[in-house]
Amino acid sequence: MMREGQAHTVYRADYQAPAWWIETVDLTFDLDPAKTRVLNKMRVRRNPDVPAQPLHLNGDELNLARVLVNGAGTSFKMEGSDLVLENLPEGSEPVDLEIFTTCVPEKNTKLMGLYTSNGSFFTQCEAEGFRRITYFLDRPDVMAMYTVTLRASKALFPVLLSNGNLVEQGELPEGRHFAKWVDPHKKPSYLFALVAGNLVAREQKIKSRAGNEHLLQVYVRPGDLEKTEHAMNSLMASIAWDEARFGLSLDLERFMIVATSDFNMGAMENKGLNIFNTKYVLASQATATDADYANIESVVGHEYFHNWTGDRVTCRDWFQLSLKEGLTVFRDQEFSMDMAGSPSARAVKRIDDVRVLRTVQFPEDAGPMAHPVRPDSYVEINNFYTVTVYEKGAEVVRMQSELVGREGFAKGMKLYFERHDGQAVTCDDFAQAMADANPGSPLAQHLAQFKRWYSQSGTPRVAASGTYDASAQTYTLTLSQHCPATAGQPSKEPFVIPVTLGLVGADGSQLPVVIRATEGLSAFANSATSHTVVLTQPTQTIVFEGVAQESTPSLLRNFSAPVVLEMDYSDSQLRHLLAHDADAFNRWEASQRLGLRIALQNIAARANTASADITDSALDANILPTPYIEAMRAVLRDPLLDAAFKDLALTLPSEAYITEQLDSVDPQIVHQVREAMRQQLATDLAADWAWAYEQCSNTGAYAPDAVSSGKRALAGHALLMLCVAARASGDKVWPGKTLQRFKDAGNMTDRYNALSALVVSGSELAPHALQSFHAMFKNDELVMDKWFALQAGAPDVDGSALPAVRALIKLPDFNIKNPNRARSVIFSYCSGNPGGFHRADGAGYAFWAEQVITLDDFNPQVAARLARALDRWKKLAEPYRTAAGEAIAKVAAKPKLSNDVREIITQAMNH
Ligand code: B3K
Ligand code: ZN
Repeated sequence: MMREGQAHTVYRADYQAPAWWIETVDLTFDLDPAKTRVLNKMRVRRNPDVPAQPLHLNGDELNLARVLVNGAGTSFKMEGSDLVLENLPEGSEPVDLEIFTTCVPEKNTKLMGLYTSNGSFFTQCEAEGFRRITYFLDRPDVMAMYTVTLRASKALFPVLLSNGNLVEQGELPEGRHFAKWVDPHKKPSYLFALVAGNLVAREQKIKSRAGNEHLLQVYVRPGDLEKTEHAMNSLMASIAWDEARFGLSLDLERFMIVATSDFNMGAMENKGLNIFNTKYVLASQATATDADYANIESVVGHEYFHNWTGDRVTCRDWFQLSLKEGLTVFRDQEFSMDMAGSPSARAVKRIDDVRVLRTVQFPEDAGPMAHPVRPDSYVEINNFYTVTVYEKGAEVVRMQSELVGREGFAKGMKLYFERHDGQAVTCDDFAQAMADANPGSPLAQHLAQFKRWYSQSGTPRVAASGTYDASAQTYTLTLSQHCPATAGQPSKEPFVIPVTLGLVGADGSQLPVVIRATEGLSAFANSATSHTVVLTQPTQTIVFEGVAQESTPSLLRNFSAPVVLEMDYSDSQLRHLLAHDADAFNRWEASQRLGLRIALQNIAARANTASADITDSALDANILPTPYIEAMRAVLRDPLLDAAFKDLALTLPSEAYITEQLDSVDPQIVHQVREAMRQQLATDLAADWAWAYEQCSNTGAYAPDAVSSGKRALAGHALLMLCVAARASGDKVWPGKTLQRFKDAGNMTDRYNALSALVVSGSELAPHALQSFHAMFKNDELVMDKWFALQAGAPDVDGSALPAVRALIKLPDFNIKNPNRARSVIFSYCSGNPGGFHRADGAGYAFWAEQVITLDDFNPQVAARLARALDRWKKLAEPYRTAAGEAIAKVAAKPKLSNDVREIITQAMNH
């Protein structure tokens, strides 16, 4: 038995195959919010490859009424919350078990297992929620065939859904009815789902390439049907894309998506019955922004793509989570890029993805929760659904695709499914299939070393330096890699790092790339002007030949590896790349390096002044050098660049990204420096912003395509900058125009951007606009989440942010039990408002501790996510560090802390 508060660590090295298999499961549910009865009949069989052992079935918060073995009563014992059957028949014959339990869905505030939301039943089983429904071998390598019968009141729960095909339905006495579902595919328990409630569906029949008919359904609450068109279109596009790009077809007659407003995360890929957070289903032009539309497309795609990468081939154990998540994120990223169309729109998507990686994953990889893409141990698996497993995992798949090429990757996927369809496998199995399908590729050549990306945590740094020899017409580039120590991993071996590169001539042309053959150096051409060098050694030298002019190297094009590139570019080289690089990613990257450099210089200059002594006015009004301003003006005015790209290039590096470059951080100085930079960028370019606004403000009839959403993004950015400039100049015209825009907007993107410009610039018109926004949308939960989030993230004026947040959580429409609403206020403040959160008096941290403790009592998963907001506390300068440490200690001292939060807090204290 585990003592309370004593967490048990699970190690990857301890993996053992299950001693029993479950072949079939027949579940009957009598659904009642106060007491649901679950009859679980399963056929189990000993695993002949493993020495005989008792059957240990996992359970959690279940009431056990009866256990029968082959129809007769039996003795059993409990070990913790597991049910142990020791006296099962010997031999290889199947054994029939019957287990009868009850649970209380309406009291299930963890939203794991079976729970109710707005009067309907939903389930969430990944990772270990099925054990909250019935006793089971709740591990992904036990795959079984499921039959599910649902019984419930017909009036209250007219719709009864589970995985697979509906084979029977009918009436029962006393106003009840039933539905029987059979899933034709075997699956692990984490993919089980049921839904019951008063729901309506948008339906669509489609014919696949293979000629099969399928029924697609998107279920929502009555009244939300007209907001499901985009989700349905996204689903159809996903199905077509997976067939066209990978030859993977839908393997079910029916594919269902169901939306719920109470959900711990984004969505869940249950076989044939995806359950989604409403946030990733519902959209109308009046209520959803372009970003919402893009997210819906990407999440619908992601969950659909799991049907093959996750459901047909699943994970052997939870350490292999990235097998399905990294691969499926890579697939959804590629899908979004293919949907976006133009090369520029693809680059914008790539930039967005890299921004997430660098502002969230890099800090994770350098902080107390650092872990490899394939972790070695965990206390609570739910804490490992991380940006490392997902986004860095996707980069690891992306590198494999670079190393074998697009066609080679498709071949690798084909072999992966030929070998492993219907199996529960490991990350090694995936990489092996990729390499075996592409013998002779750099991946196959360096496979063992490449796999360090799965086992070593931390972000490698690649230092680059180069010299030009005009007489020899050579450019010599030296690249050295090094990976800093991370929590639990003091030293690292070299990685395989694909560095895509080119040379930009002094005249702005792309120079032909000719790399001198050198022993041990592998490189390949992507085009005449772009090659990929595959680093494998700590230091490697690359000689470019026939370089007829001075040039600037463009390195790590399209972010070809998840590393930090350290290159001592001069400012003028960066401006040169910004203006001329053929690689759109690196053009953007040059803009970020220029901005970052100015930020860091100014932060260093203020290092000896306590942040409290710096006032806005004490900051240099000319913090930005003229050449930088002119370079930014040139981007903004460039007739050849897309609006979406301009929006990104004109966005300064985030406070989180700047913070990561520093060893000791005064968050208020970071905030003030960035604010001062933005103020000047707004003021000095005011005429250009006004011009950009006029160019982009009218996008005609609403469509969420890449071109028009890019224009709306730039128009919104311009409005913000014009309001920021107005703040300094006292001008009233632009805030007035912005308010008018807010009132007249024909879509949520324009309306929200105008509102946000007023709020973020601290305009005196903001309170009025917020009030009228509330009046317009008070009955729309998702829009109200935006309303809350905008205010929780609003700028801090003399300590105003925290009291504002405290007032928000007292409002009648705040509900901490709803994860979306909790995130919209508490997370937006603690993680999204550094200027308001990092207070010298520590009151922001005290609020954080309070909320972690409150949330932990009913929803540990959400609490543990919030707990991570202070991950990087040891980097903080005083007085922030001491105050943060005290807040962490306060959480640690809470009696009955969940394993989820305890693991995060323990790591934060120890590393
Ligand atoms: N696989 C789910 C995430 C489950 C999270 C469990 N704590 C969604 C996804 O990645 O598609
Ligand atoms: Zn996923």
